[in-house]
Amino acid sequence: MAKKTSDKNSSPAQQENDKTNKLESFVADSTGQFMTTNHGVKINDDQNSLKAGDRGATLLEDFILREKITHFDHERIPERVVHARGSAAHGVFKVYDDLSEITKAAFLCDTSIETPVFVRFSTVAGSRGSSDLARDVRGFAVKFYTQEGNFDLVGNNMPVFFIQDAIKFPDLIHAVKPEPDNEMPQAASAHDTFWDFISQLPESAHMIMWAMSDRALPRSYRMMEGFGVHTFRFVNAEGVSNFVKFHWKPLLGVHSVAWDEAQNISGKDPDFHRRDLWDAIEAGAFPEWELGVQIVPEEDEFKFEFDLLDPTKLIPEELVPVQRIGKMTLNRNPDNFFSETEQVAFHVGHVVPGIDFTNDPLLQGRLFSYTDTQLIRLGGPNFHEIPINRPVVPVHNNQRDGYMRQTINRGKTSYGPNAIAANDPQQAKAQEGGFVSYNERIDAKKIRARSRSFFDHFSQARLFFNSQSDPEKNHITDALSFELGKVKAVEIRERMLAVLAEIDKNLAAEVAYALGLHIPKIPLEELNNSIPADGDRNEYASTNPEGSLAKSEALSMAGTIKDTIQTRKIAILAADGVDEKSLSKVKDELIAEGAVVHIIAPKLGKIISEGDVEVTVDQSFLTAASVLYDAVYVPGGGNSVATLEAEANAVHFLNEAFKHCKAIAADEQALQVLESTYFYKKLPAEYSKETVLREGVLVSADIKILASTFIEMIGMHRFWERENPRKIPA
Ligand code: HDE
Repeated sequence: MAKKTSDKNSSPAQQENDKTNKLESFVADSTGQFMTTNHGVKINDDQNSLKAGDRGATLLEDFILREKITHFDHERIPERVVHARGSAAHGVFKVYDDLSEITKAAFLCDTSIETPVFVRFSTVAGSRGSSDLARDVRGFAVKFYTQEGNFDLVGNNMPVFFIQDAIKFPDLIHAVKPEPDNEMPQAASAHDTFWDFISQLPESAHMIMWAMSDRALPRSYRMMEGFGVHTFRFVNAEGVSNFVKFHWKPLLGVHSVAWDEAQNISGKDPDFHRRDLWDAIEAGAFPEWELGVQIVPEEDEFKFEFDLLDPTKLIPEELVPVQRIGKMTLNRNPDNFFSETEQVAFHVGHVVPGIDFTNDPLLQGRLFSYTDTQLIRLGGPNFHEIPINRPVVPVHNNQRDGYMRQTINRGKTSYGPNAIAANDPQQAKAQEGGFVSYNERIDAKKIRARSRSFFDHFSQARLFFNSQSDPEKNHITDALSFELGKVKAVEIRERMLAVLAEIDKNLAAEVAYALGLHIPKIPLEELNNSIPADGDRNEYASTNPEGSLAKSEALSMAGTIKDTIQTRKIAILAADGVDEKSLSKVKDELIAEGAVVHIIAPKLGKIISEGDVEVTVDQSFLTAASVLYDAVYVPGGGNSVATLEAEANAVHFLNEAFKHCKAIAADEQALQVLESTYFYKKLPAEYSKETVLREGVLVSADIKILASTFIEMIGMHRFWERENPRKIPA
């Protein structure tokens, strides 16, 4: 149903540049077609191989069998060395205002242009078949098919990175991937090699705080922020450059699941994020993000306490506000996972005129890596000809040949200068749209070292931790206790405790308690192996004081958007004898607000209500689980209530939903179902809207009030505050 949405109402010129239209000529639809071989011959029988008689051997002559099996044998390509597990969608981007004052990138200067995009979200460490819910960074890679060529914004859902120099990337990835002797654990950082490496890499301190936070457990790809991480440049037509940091702000807010929940989802539905993205788009609930930019004028380059070129630092939004410059809407699922999601090739070096690089040493290394990796993964230098990777504008150059070349270049010349073809294809001047690199002055000695301005590793780690709400802080403590608890070598755990003590003494003490260890006294010089021999690491910070914030609200998810229940999944627990009105009224209100509602019963098929109305069941307790839902409602109806009260799976469903801090509502007639849970008796006795909105549990006889309060509760996402004081076994 969501096919070709990007075509709607677009002008012929727009359609010409529409990636969906461009892909159309490559689409194969077998509806009503005869089956053929790859050389186009109609096949009469592709289910029986050609044999010498009924019971005879298969003949080598059988080109149909040979072709089918050979193609199958070669179906797999290497998975991405990182970000192997991912899913993607098509969409469009539109800028709000003409930004030509700061960038000449055409797609950011014309509010009438709708730029097609293809976006791939991913985890980093796991293999292609691993769970979506691993504790991990998420990739957020956007390919803009602009009218000046492709611009790839290859970012993550966290604004900083583990390392400051690309040369360490293979070490980082070798450390986090499953250990080489036994290939364990899959898609997890909770093991010795990762923490061995990290505990000796103090520059990772800030990123580790992010990776141990709930940001590593998104509720949905649709509810994640995205970040370009590095500082880039915007350059305008006059050649004036400003530094820019890119952000994606999800219109559904930034939300996460609980770690225990994540682990359960990994078993119940390892495709949870993939399915969520797919289902939302199929249902027409198109995910949206605003593109944000933080702009720093060239003359302010040295104004901050940190170095803009250091990818382990962010610019606090309180210092440089994020300006929202446009909106991206994902409106079409891919037709074919392999051809599109798997074969898409992003490259941080794909920029268009008006967008340029800085000397961030991580970015510089990435500029090499992305083409290199596609050469092996996609099998040769012509991967730009794969339909999903083709720009919407024509490609003309003197590159030729190579495996799987598809372009049939006419003419004699494949070199320049040439007189034979009057120097075609021509080079474009800047005024003609030619890409001209920013004229940055560089006057330097060749060195293999890091700038002193990169040596403060703990201030922003501390800023991040201090900016979290109490529940968020608790989750970081628990995550570190879990991860280090899985580490076998005590010396690694201890070294990491010493690093944590540099960030926050309390945090280190709590993790040390969970590990049954003391925080060792390791001198900072020994922990921070990047400090120069003279120990002077603060020179830069002390002369560049801006940026010393105690707290940055924007770093916490606590204040995120909490006023929508769009696409939230709500479970209604019911059985025969349910009060159909109590069920339908709440269900209808939830659906009207854009939620997805499933009726879950002891068995599939239909249930018969108190008044003999048939109600279709969506899931049974066998196929559903509370971890796959955001909230639960229990309607009234004597028999239904009695069945649910006695149904262990229903009671477990509620207990688990409570444990994971979700909104729970019940018709007063169904109170006894709640009374059979662990949590109900732990709730405060006094009853008011305030307690309901604090505890996230609501029982009411007034279905109208119940529905509206329940909607408010679901919008709040989770009731993290109740987590610690009301621990329950579930
Ligand atoms: Fe990547 N990264 N990366 N990376 N990266 C890849 O390219 C690399 C880094 C990111 O959905 C690879 O096509 C190096 C930062 C995303 O297809 C590879 C360094 C950020 C994706 C590669 C980094 C990213 C990749 C593997 C350190 C956030 C998935 C397959 C210098 C800003 C794109 C591929 C997709 C993929 C190299 C660090 C984001 C090997 C050398 C920092 C979202 O080329």
